[in-house]
Amino acid sequence: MATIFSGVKPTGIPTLGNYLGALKHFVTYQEEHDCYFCVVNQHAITVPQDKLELRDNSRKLAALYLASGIDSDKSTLFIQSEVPAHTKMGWIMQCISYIGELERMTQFKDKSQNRVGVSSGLLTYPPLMAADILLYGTDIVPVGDDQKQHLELTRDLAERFNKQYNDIFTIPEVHIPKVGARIMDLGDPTKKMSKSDENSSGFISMLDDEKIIRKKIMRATTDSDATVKYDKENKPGVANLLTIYSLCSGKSIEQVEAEYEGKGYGDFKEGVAEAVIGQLKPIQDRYYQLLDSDELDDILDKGAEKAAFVANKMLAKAERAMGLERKRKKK
Ligand code: ATP
Ligand code: LTN
Repeated sequence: MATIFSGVKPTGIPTLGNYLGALKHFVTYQEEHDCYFCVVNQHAITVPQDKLELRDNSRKLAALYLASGIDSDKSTLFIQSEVPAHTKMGWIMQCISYIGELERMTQFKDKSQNRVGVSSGLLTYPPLMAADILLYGTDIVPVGDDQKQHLELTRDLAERFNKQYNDIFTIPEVHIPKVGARIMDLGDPTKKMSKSDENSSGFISMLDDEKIIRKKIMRATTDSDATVKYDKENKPGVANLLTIYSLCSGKSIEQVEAEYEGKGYGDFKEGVAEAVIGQLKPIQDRYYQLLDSDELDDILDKGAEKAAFVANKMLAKAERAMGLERKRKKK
């Protein structure tokens, strides 16, 4: 049975991009694999967060994992900061990372651009992510397209450690969905949809109500060509909406193109909005029930306990391999 690990940051309510690129796929792994899904709140604090919002968003994100279909009987769901082994292993990973390779990470370059007071945590975020993954002997990491580079670094760090100290880490593989790995912003379809974007009209939050979803989609950027055709280069807005429609409805892109042949963007956008609402509404209903329940906290308590049990064993191995354990004097 392969081990799966993935994480989402509680930097806001997850978007439709997070759902289609990540959460939706997580569910498909849990039938046959040993799955760990994490609310990576220590990654969120690499940029400033409001403490109450961060606290609430972490619990909300956990509820959204479950509402999306993560089953706590099959998967381990937990909050990163509740399992201290992550930061301990994160430090080990930092010590075997080179500053140069961290400075080359595109997410670091993007997020540090135009920001005053860039935290050192933003630079050392990828070694913490490597720690998250390696602690569980992870075989597969399902993520969106933007995380490919971080996964390559994780593999490099695991190989480096195995060679320098002891062969203890599994080298993880990345799984990126063929369609939907990069859902684009509705207003600017050349940039990825992101939940921490200041302009909320560019993303659909998983908790947006029907009216807002319709409004955002009706206002989405398209082009003056008025044909519903998948052409990522020349028609990025329409291509993005086609991807969203296809993933939310289960129809292929070709089927949707045929359905809207000869029809205008107004009709097409209404169809997209209905498909998105159809996908998100049942999740939202389950979410509101869960958020109010003790069940959610019980699941997170149990999840942290199970994760810590597994993670502490790997941490002990890594510490031993580096000489960080104490050899008692023989009596
Ligand atoms: P932020 O906006 O705060 O940087 P984010 O949404 O980009 O956050 P995460 O919350 O950590 O980042 O993302 C969780 C998962 O969702 C990751 O696997 C990531 O690759 C995926 N993901 C994020 N944005 C998109 C997107 N626009 N399309 C598809 N997948 C995405
Ligand atoms: N870096 C990821 C979030 C993340 C993650 C992980 C994903 C942190 N640790 C471990 C997969 C596995 C992001 O920004 N989307």
